[in-house]
Amino acid sequence: MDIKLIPLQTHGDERGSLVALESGNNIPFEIKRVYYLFNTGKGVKRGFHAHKLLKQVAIAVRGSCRFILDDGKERVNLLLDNPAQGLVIDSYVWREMVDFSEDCVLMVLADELYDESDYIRNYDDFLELIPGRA
Ligand code: T46
Repeated sequence: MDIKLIPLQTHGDERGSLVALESGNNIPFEIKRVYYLFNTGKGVKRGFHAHKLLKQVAIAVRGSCRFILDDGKERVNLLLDNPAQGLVIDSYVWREMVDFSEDCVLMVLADELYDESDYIRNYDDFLELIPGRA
């Protein structure tokens, strides 16, 4: 499975670090929504769904968490722990998020507004709905 990690240029000086996110520049879509996850308790697992259309970029702006991404053929397990790295999550990719560090702040940029009808929350349905699946 092709995992796309975007290196985000860090502007650093003696005052600290700054990362800029720009639609169509380092973020490969027009950003319509931003949300972030924080205060995630120990042992919590989130996600467990795919999207039909939504494309997103996830950035662990603080701390770390582990993503399990599954395209129906392959599962990839990836630690997100770098605020200068964006993980692209395309449509029809099942995602699970686990192992949140206590201080984790996971920011997600999305190319659409929130729409519950875009979620596939059942894994068997996800396998059935993958486009081009024989
Ligand atoms: C995803 C992963 C990475 C809203 O009202 N607006 C929003 O924009 C979002 C994202 C969620 N919500 C509500 C819906 C639920 O009542 O917030 C609640 C928690 O959402 P959910 O259980 O879907 O959260 P996660 O962490 O399982 O998944 C989220 C995103 O929903 C999802 O698109 O890819 O983070």
